[in-house]
Amino acid sequence: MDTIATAPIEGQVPGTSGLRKKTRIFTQTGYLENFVQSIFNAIGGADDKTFVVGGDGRFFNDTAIQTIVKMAAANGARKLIIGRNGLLSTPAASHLIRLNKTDGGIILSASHNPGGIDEDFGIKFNVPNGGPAPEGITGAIYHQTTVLQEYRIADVADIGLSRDGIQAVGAMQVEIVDPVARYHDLMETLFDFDKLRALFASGFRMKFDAMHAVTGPYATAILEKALGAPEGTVINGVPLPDFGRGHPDPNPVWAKPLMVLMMSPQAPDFGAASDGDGDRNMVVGRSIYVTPSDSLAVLAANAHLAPGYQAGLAGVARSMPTSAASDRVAERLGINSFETPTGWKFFGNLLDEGLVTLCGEESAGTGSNHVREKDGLWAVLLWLNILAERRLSVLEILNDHWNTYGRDYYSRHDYEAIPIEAGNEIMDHLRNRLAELPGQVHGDETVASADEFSYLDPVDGSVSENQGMRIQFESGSRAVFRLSGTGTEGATLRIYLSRFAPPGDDHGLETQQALRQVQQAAMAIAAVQAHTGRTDPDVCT
Ligand code: G16
Repeated sequence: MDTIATAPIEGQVPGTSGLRKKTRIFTQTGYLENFVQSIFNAIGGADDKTFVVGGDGRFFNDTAIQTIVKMAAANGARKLIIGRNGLLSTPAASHLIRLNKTDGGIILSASHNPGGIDEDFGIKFNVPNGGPAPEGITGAIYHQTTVLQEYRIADVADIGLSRDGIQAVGAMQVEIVDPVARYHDLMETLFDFDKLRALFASGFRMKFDAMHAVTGPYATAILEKALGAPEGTVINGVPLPDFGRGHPDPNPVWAKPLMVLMMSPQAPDFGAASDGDGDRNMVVGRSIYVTPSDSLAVLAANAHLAPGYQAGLAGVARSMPTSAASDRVAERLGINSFETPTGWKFFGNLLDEGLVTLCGEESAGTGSNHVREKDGLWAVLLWLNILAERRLSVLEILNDHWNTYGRDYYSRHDYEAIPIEAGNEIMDHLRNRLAELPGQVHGDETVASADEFSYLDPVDGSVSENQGMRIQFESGSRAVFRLSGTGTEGATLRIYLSRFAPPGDDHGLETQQALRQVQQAAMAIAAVQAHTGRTDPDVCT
């Protein structure tokens, strides 16, 4: 074992979901090592502990895993469970952490960000409940990065990652496992696989775009092999280190070919996509895109149709910027509903306490208490189970939902790679004016209330402040402003827009058209053009 002297590296601050940086930063000598040692130090050492390790297969995934193996061995870990070829989707990693009752896991991914030497890499620590480390722990990890003086690494050969089975690295055991098998078992406990097989046998057709990311093998095994969907149902199913030069972000912009197909006369019954590490999902019906906020609401209203949720839901949680569509379902069902800050880690306590069963975020994440991460393929299977039971099209299901609950028109506008100072100025500008905004008229909108969201965790009493600016208009529309915590270049300003159309109103408007008025008011209030020179967003989801 070698102890290597090091010095703190600036800026190793975990964001919304772990540490994400340009790959070239991660490949600098000591950069990954410092962070991994900081994780071990922050959790009281790795001695005699077991961890799950895996990633989304992006460039540097395998090299990083070899480093982690050597460091875990030198830090006295008892065992590592690693997905074959270093692959594990984030939800599958979460499941393995829980199933094996490990001391946590290290997941290598920059999620939906592109991969490659000139793109992004990331690392995050998940705690023993399978979920992303809460702020207390990410704060402790960051603190360690600022005081670190040495790291430990074993001077041993690389291990083989391609064959299942157990090997030894010094006194530490390494078990290479099939990344899909246990996850597949779990899905069979939640969904009616016979009914899904019958659905595909009856001629139902779908396309699942794995975006050359980690979900390919999971989707192929489950949709094509187990459920009998025709070969070719899964497209871009082979994980590649650079995601085929794509941007593995399942939204209408980055999954454009799927969107074009779904809007064409050749569209199959159902389309779906998932992201780099398999926790996000996009759902699209023939000629209709389902917003993540609506997807959460539809899943909440229909989950009881799947065996795993037959007994009903304890509650539904959503992140604050997500639309209120799921609140309306929870209210009608008479179950709990919670509004948390952005970041899956905030759902962990609610799930552990049994206060909620489903969670979701506008950022294409939906999940349940089956793991402690959002889960892209799970969401697709739940949709399929609902479609198999209801025998309606996606559009019919949505129309029925909107007729019952009303429609929350929703869109997120992203202004990417703006200077960090400009991003901070916009937020400061809003913060300083919150008190004077109520009553102001901007175009056709009048501000009803304005505040900065802070969250009191009902389980552990922790408070998370500065979680985004909320502006509520008298019309019922809402604008929310946040800076992204997952970007790696400058700042990304996110403006989340929503407008409620009650049951009986016109639900057939084009989304951006429906939101024009609130968008113009939001741009004026935040003075986006004055601060950034920008008039249009880079991405609208
Ligand atoms: C991560 C988090 C999500 C969050 C999303 C967007 O997703 O896990 O909870 O909603 O980032 O965060 P931000 O708006 O700060 O960029 P993922 O899929 O990137 O891990």
